[in-house]
Amino acid sequence: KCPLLPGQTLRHGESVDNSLDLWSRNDVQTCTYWGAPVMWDGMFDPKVYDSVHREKGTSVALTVFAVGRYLDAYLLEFLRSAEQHFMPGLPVTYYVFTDSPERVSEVLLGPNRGVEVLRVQKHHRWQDVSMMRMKSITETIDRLIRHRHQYVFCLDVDQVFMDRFGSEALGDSVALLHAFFYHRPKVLYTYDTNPKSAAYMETGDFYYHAAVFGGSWQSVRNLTEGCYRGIVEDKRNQVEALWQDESHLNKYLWLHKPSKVLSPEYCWARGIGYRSDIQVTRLIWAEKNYGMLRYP
Ligand code: 2GW
Ligand code: MN
Repeated sequence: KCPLLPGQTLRHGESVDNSLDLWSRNDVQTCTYWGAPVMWDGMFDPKVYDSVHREKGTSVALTVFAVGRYLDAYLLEFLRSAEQHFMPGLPVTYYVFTDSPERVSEVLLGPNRGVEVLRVQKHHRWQDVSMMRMKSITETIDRLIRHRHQYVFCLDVDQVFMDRFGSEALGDSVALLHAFFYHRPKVLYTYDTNPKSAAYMETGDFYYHAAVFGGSWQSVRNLTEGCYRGIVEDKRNQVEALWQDESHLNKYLWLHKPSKVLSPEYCWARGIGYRSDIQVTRLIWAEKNYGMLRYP
């Protein structure tokens, strides 16, 4: 269990989500300095989390974008695998954002699971496809999600669920450790380095991966709106952050600490190879052909 250090107090408005964690691990960092748990296999009993959330009637929204070629390349496998492993036993609605709703094929869904297909425009630049997600998510939380779900997760589509990604991942504000960086020294983190960008930062806590973030709809809305503001400010100043929305996400999460951090089990890249601390891979990056997908 993630203990607060003696004398440590949380800053105003910050809380952590560790009340249900039972065990620890001695080979990995299981707690941030502000008291948030870092979720690793072996720290929790899935049954405890599931029964608490079933009792509370927790319902989860998952947003995913499949614009242009990414629809045929990734969406079906993403949804099929999510039905096997994402929040098993809980009500889930997938909010699929695409430029061609008519091409979204049917997926066989479990009970209390649904798909809502929403039309978005296809931005000319891929950087805008990625960044404008922040705006669409904010709008959709306001219009639909806040009336239907307590929690929302926002994921890249180019990934496949391989194992449980369950209710232990729910919390007020949830961020993911980027698989490439969790073992690396901070000097190698790829934060934005241009002082003209709103995402500029010289130091931080971790390097978070924008492929997975989530939390209560209120917290996610604050995050997506905050990041979008930074993106708009950058456009006005004619700059673009090094890693687009991921840079803005890192800046936001440095200023607003997450209450729960997910280990790279929750988004692993096979190419990294064997790591003794990774005992389960819950979600993995799909194979990607950048040449074909980015420069058609
Ligand atoms: C994106 C880049 C190049 C060509 C196409 C696209 C593209 C992205 C697209 O044509 N259609 C589409 O729906 N997308 C959505 O944006 C899709 O959901 C995809 O997963 C997401 C992010 O793009 P992706 O996955 O190609 O970017 P990654 O894997 O290099 O992601 C990291 O960096 C991005 C910023 O550059 C984002 O922050 C992303 O969240 C990060 O994981
Ligand atoms: Mn991706």
